[in-house]
Amino acid sequence: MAPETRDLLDDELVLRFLHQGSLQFRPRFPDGFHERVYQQLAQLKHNPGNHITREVPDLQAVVENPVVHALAYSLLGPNYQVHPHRHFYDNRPGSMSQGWHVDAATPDHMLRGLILFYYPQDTDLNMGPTVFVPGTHFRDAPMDRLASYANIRGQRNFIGPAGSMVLLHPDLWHARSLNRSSQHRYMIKFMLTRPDEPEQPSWRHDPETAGALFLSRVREFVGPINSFCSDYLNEWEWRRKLWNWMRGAPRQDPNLMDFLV
Ligand SMILES: O=C(O)CCC(=O)C(=O)O
Ligand SMILES: [Fe+2]
Repeated sequence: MAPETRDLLDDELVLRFLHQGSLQFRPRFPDGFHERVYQQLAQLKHNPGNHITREVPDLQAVVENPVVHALAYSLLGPNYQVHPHRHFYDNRPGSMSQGWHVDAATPDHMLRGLILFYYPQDTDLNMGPTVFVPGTHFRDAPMDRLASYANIRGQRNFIGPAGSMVLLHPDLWHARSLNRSSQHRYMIKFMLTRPDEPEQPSWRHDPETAGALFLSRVREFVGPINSFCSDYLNEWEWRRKLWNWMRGAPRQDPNLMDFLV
C-alpha cells in the first residue's frame, strides 16, 4: 500500500540523502519494544544469519515500520522489495574496530538499493557505533586500500537512543568501531532493493521549485575541507546524474560547465 503523501520525503530531504548518502531517524514503537528485542538477541546461542527474523520475530515490525516504508518508497519507488538477506551484528565489549568498507559497490552509483541499520539499545560513542564518511557513496571505493585507512577527517558516528535507525546508500564508506563499554552493542541490518528503473519521482516532488533547490545545493560541501578539487567537481556531476535518474528524467550528457557560472 502506498504511504500517505504527507509521510513521503520532500525534495529537501531527498537532496539531503543524495548529498550525505544516509538518513538517520527514529520511528515510534510501543514502550519496551527495543528492550525486549535486546533481551531476545542476548539470549541467542548462535548467530542465525538470514534467519534472525525467525528467531526474533519482533524484528519483522522494524523492517515493516510505516516510517521505514515511507522512506523506502520515497527513495526506491513503489515496487521496492525487502531482500531476504539480513544480519545480526554483535559488537562485543573490547572488540577491535573493523576496516572501512562498502557493502555493495554499484558500478554507476545509482540508488538500486538501501541498507537499513537498526540499533535496539542506546548507542553512544563508547559503545562501538557504526562510523561512516558522509558523501563517500560517489567515490569509487578502493576496497583493498580502504581497509588499511585509519580515522578519516569528517567521519561521523551513528549514535542515538534505542530504536535509532539509518538508511544508507549501499556504496557509503562505513565500519564498526571499537566497543569501549562493558555492554554488547547490537545492530540488525536489512536490505531493500529497487527492481525497476525510475519513471517519475516517488517522493513529494514539486517540479516548480525543485530545479532551483537542486541548483542552490548542488555545490554544497559535505566533506571537512572546503577546497575545490576534481573529486568535488565529479561529485556535483554525480549528484545531478542521481537526481535526474531518480526523477526518471531523460539521460543528459554531462555538462560540467553548467555549474561553473
Ligand atoms: O557493526 C557495525 O556497526 C557495522 C558492521 C558492518 O558494516 C559490516 O560488517 O558490514
Ligand atoms: Fe558493512
